[in-house]
Amino acid sequence: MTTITLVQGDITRQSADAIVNAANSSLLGGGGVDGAIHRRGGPAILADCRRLRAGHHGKGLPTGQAVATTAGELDARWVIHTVGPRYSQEEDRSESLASCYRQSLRVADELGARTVAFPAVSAGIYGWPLEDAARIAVETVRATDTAVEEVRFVLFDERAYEAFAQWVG
Ligand code: AR6
Repeated sequence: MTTITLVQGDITRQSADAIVNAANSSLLGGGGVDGAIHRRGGPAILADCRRLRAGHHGKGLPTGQAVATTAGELDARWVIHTVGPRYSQEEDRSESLASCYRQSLRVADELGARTVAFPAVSAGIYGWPLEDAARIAVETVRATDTAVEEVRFVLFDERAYEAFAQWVG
């Protein structure tokens, strides 16, 4: 059984086996939580990302996929980078957002991670409405078969926390 917990705060301050990053396909950093993770985690994370780009992920990481690197100086063993879809009013990309959570948990299982901290993937710069992003996140984690014992959603502000709390109950 996976326990879902909610925390309001900065994900880079969390202690967990794996911390999930809402990255972009380049894997080379950006703003939002991605920028914060690279800033606090230090250059080892970017060095690992560059190695991935030089190897298997030469074209970058497709939307909905996930891949792990070192967590550098973060209080975690790994950062799992996933690429959320940009929100679209024309096209339903929910399945792609659900895939981010499923694939991140699959990578976590491969690593043997038991505690995994997630941000609200796609709910910032990528424009996803918070309520919907929260529903997809919680429903997907509940429906995923994983050995991860704790999935902790780390929400940056009260609005995001409340959006997730509606679904976690
Ligand atoms: N801890 C926890 N949550 C955070 C933090 C933090 N330190 N900082 C921001 N958030 P975003 P996206 C929240 O924009 O929408 C980057 O440039 C934020 O309030 O980080 O998936 C990437 O490189 C929001 O609720 O990710 C991509 O280009 C949530 O994290 C693009 O942004 C996600 O917001 C990805 O956009």
